[in-house]
Amino acid sequence: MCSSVTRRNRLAYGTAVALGSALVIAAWAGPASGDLGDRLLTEFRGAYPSAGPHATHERSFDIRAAPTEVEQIDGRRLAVWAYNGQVPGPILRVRLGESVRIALINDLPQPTTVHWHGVRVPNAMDGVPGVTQPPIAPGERFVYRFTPKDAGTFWFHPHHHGSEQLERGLYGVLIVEDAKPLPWSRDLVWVLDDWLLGADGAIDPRFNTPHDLAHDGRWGNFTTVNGKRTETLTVRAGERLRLRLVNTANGRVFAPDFSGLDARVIAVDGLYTREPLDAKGFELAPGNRLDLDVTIDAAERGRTIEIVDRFTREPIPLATIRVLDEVVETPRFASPSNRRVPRWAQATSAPVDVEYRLNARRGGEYGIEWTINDRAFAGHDQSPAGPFERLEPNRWHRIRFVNESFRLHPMHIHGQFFKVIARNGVPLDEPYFRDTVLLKRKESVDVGIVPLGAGPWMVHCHIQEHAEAGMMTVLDVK
Ligand SMILES: [Cu+2]
Repeated sequence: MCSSVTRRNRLAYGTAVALGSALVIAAWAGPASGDLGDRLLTEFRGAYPSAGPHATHERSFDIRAAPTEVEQIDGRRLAVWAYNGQVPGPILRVRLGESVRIALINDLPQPTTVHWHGVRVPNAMDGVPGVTQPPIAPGERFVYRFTPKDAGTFWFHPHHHGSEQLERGLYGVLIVEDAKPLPWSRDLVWVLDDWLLGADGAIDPRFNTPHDLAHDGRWGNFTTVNGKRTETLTVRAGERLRLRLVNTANGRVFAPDFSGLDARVIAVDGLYTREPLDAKGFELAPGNRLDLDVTIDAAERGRTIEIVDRFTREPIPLATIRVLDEVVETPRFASPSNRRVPRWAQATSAPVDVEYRLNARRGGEYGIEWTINDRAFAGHDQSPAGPFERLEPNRWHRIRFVNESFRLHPMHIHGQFFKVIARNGVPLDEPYFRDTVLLKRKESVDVGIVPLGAGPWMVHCHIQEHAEAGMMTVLDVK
C-alpha cells in the first residue's frame, strides 16, 4: 500500500477565532439570558461537577517505569518497558472522594511523564512535557497528586515519545469507583492492545516508520486482551458484570461484538451515559473506554460465548466466556445512568468558536508531518510556540474538527469532556460525553464543550505516530 496521505499547501495559519458570546461575561452561576450559549450552558449545568469532592483521605501508589521481561503472547520472554514490572501496568483503584498520590520513578533510558487520560486533574498534574511539567529524566521521580472529580474508567500512559513508550508496554488503568459502588457480581477490566512483533518474537524496534506515519499509525500483528492473546472468563449463569474496556493501542481501533450477550453500554470515556445503550456499533479508538453492564442470562448455562473484534475485515478473537452450569441470582438494581447529559438540540445554531483542520505534509524529523491548522507541534522538550486557540472557562463553546486527510484521527482533548453535536454537518445527539472522538477519512465532527479547568490543555490525535509527527496543539482555557 502506498501512501495516501494528502498534502496541502502551506496556508497561513487560521486567524485567531472569535469567541462566542464574547460580550456575555455573566459568571457560571448567573441567570440565563436569551442568548443561545447561555441556554446551552444552563442545560449543561449539573451534568458533571465543576469541582471535585472534598477528599476524606489519600490513596498512595509508587510506580516504577523500567525495562523488564514479561511472559506473554506465545509464551516466550518479551523485553518490554513496564510500570511495576507488568504489562498491562497496575490497575489503580480508588474511590470517588479519595485523593490520589502517585510517585513515578523513572528507570527508563529516556525521559518520561505520565498523563492521566480522561481524569480532570489540575493542569500541573496533566503530565505533558514542556507544557505542564518538565520531562522526568532517567533516575528522577515526580509526584502526581489530584482528587478525581468523576467516577469512571480512566487510564494512564507516558506523554513523551508515546509512539515508542506505549508500544513497549507503558500503560495502566485507573478506576475511580462510585462513592457507593453498585453490587455487581464482578467488576472486570479488559485492556485491549496490539503488538508488532518480529520473527524473533521481540517488539519490532522500528518506531515511527514512514509506513506507520503515512497510515493509521502502528498496527500490530497480534492483539491482546489483558496481555494475553485472548482472555478467558468463567462465569456462573445469572452473574451481572461491570466490564470496563480500555483501548491502549497506538493506532488500532476495536469494534468488539457483544451481540451474543445481554450487554449494554453504561459509560463512555469514563462518564455514565444518559441511559443504558445497545452495545452494537460502538467502536473504541485509541484512548476510548466503554463500560458495559453485562448480565449472563440463566439460559446461557453451559454455553461458550466468543467475543470477537469486527473493526477489520477478518474478525479477531478477543475473549471466550465460559458459562458454568451453576446458576446464581442476578443482582437487581437499575443500571447507572446520567439523566443530566444535555441534548443541546439547538447547538448547531451556535457559531463555531474553534476549527481544527487535520492534515499531513512532507517534512519534519520523520519525512511526514501531521498538522493541525497547517502547524506541526514541536513540543517534547521545549515549550511549544503559540499562539494557540483560547476558550473561556465556564462558557459553552463549539469546536469543529475537519479531517482533510484519508486517515483515522481519534482526537483527544485533555482535562475536559465534550459532546458530539454533529457529524459531517448533520446534527446529532450522542447521549454521552467523550474525551476522544474518532474522525474517519474526510469526516468533520462538531462538539459542544464547557471548559471547566483553566490552563493549557493538549488537543491531539491519539494515534501515537500521528501525535509524534506533530498532530498536537494546545487549547488555552483562560
Ligand atoms: Cu491521527
